[in-house]
Amino acid sequence: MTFPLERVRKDFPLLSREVNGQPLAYLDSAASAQKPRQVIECEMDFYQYGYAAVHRGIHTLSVEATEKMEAVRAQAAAFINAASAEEIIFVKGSTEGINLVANTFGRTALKAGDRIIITEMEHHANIVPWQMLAQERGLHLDVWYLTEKGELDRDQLATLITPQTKLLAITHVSNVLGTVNPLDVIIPQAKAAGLKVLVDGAQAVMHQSVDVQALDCDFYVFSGHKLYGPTGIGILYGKAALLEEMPPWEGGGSMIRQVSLTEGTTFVQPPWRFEAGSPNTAGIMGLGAAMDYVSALGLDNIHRYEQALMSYALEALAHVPDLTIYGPEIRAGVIAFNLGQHHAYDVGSFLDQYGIAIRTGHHCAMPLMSFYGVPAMCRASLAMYNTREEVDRLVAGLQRIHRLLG
Ligand code: C6P
Repeated sequence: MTFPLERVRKDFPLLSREVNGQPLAYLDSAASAQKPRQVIECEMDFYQYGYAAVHRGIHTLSVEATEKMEAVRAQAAAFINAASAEEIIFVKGSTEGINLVANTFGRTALKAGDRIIITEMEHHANIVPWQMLAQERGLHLDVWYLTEKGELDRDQLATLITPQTKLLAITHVSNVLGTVNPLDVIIPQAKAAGLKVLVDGAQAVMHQSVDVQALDCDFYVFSGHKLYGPTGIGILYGKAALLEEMPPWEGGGSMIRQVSLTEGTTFVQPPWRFEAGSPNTAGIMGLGAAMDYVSALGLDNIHRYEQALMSYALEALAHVPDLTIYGPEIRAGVIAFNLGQHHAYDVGSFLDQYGIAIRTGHHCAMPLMSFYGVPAMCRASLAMYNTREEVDRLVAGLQRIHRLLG
C-alpha cells in the first residue's frame, strides 16, 4: 500500500500554518506530536455532547462517559496486545507511569541491597525515579553502558546481573539516538535471571506495533501526546499478577472499597486501585481517537513509510559539511546532530527563522550528553506526516547556516 501522505497531512490542521513567513516544517514530534482533527473533534465532541463525571453517577450521561472510558481501556489493551483491560492503568504520561511503578512495586518488592539496572541512554524519567527510590531504600543502580555507535553492549548485561538484581528499566527506543533496543533478545536474558522488566515505550508506540505479551515485559509505559493524542494522558501496562500485589500509590476517591474513620480503608482491585481522583476523561477519549487513527493507517505501513524517509534523510544529511550525526544507522524517529562547533541553540534558532522546528538541548538525557562529551545536541524528528521536501529544507537550512557561520 502506498502511504496516504497527502491525506494524512490534511488531517493535521497545524501543519498548514506558516512560521516566520515560511511554511512550517515540523520536525519536533518526538517532543510532542501534532494532533489530527479526529482527535481534536473527539475531545470537543465529548465536552459538547457527552461530558459528565465518570464512575460516580447513576444518570445516563455519567454511565455513557464511564462506558466510553472503559472502552478506551479495552482499546489500549488491544493496541499493545495486553491480556486484559484490567492490565491498563490511565496515567498522565510515561513519567507518571514509571513513578507509579517505582512508588508501588519498587517500595514493596525491593529491599535494601537490591540492585536495579538502567541504561546509559535512558530519558531522565527512567533514571530519576529509580535514583530517588534507591536513595530512600538503600538500593543500588547499575548502568548498562553504550558503545560508540550508540547501542547497548550486548555482552555487558550478563556481567551486570547479580543475585541481588531485581529489575531492568530500559527504554524501547532512545529519544536522542533513535536506537531501537532488541528487547526480543534482552528481555528473555533478563527473565532467565529472574528480573522484572519495565520498558519505557514513550518513543516506540508511534513507530511500530508493540505486543507486550510477545515481549513478556512486566511493565510498559507510553504517553498519548507523542502518539498524536492529547497531553496529560498516558498508559501504564502491568502484568495482572504483579498489579494485584501492588499497593495503591495515591489515595482518594474512586480507588477505595470501604473507608472508615475507625477501621481504616480497603481498596478496589487493579487497575482502578491506581486511579485515585477524577481522571482526564477528555484526554482518555482523545487517546482512543489517536489509537484509532494510527491503527486505521496501520502501524506496519507507518513503519515502512518512516523508515524510507529516515534512509532518505540520513543520505541527504551526508551532504552537510561538518555535521556530526549521533547514533546507529538503523533507528526510529529521530536524528540527533551537531553542526561543527556551533551550539545547538544557535543552529535551532537559525532553522526556526526558516520555519523549521527542531528540538535543541540535552533532551532530558544528560548522561547521554556526557557520553558524547557535548552539552547539547540538535534533534530532528521524523513522524508519519513528514515529507522529503521538509528533509530537503532541513538540509538546505543547515548548509546555509554552515556558509554563514563557517
Ligand atoms: N521525551 C523528548 O523531547 P512524558 O513527558 O511523561 O510524556 O514523557 C517522558 C519521556 C519518557 N521517556 C522517553 C524515552 C521520552 O522521550 C520522554 C519524553 C521528550 O524527547 C520530552 S523531554
